Amino acid sequence: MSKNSKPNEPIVTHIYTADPSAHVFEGKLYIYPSHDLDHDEPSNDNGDQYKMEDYHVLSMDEAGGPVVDHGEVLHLKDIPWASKQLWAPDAAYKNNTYYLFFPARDKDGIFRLGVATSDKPAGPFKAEENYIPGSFSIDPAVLVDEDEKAYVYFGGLWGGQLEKWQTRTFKEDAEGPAPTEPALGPIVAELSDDMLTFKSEPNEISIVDEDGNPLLAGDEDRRFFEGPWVHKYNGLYYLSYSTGNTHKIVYAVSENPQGPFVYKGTILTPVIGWTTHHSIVEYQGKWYLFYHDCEMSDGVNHKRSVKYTELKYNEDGTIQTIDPYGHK
Ligand code: FUB
Repeated sequence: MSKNSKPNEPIVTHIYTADPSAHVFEGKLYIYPSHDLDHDEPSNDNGDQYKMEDYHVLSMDEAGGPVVDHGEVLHLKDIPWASKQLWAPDAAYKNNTYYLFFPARDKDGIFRLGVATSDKPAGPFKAEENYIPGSFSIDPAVLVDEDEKAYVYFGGLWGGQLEKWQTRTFKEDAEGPAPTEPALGPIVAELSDDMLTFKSEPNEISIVDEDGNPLLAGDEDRRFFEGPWVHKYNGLYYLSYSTGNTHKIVYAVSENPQGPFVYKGTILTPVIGWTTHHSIVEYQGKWYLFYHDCEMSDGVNHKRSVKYTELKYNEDGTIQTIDPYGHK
């Protein structure tokens, strides 16, 4: 167990952690992060530097309380279909079961989404034999809605291979749209009742500006890059995501879980390090943003640390922009 956690500081320091997905399960705050490792892989736009091999689960009884590391809950060697790179995971609860959703490269080097299950939020998790049929790209985030329908949101450009799936078959050489064309959106699919397959064909989400025009691929300050997350606030669906090479977490809002979403603004300004990735959760009457940065490793991109801070809404439902270093 770590010492008391503090806002805007690494919640654990004994391992590097990233891509936090936070949820309230059984009255506690559980965090499902990636587990960054030290190694000599080259650093490039393909993301070879993110060579993760297992997942740990973290939890805390209260924001600001000590953090428990529940240890390794799933390892690459126990995922029959996967070859490498356990990237950003998420967790969900339904059917008296906890589900860990995660991306990894299959034996052909193509990113797919997998599922593993447990009867406890802290695992250990047992992986399904195969990846979710029809799944592709990275960064799954699952919303179990109030009507019990479950949706998985996913996708990521560049190393996350989303550009290669525009025809819904894998095209190794496919490139993204031209700067003046609509940007690629994240993908949504409704999950089957047992949470192990897609109930519907994956659909691209449209993100539009206040005038209803799709965000363009050249609009790199606002367009989707990776790390989608959807939460509900006052009956509306908030889709937030990373803008990748402009290093922001931004958000868009819709009345429908499958969009279209209207772009609203920036949640988190750039952190130290190339990637930025987050989740949003309500716990004990407050809202929190979980995110990561590379401050603890002095800026080494593949040695990241999960942090959290309080997130506040304005009266009109917009989110107040957070400067991760504004308190210093
Ligand atoms: O951690 C590996 C990748 O980096 C994630 O899947 C992306 O969201 C980015 O954080």
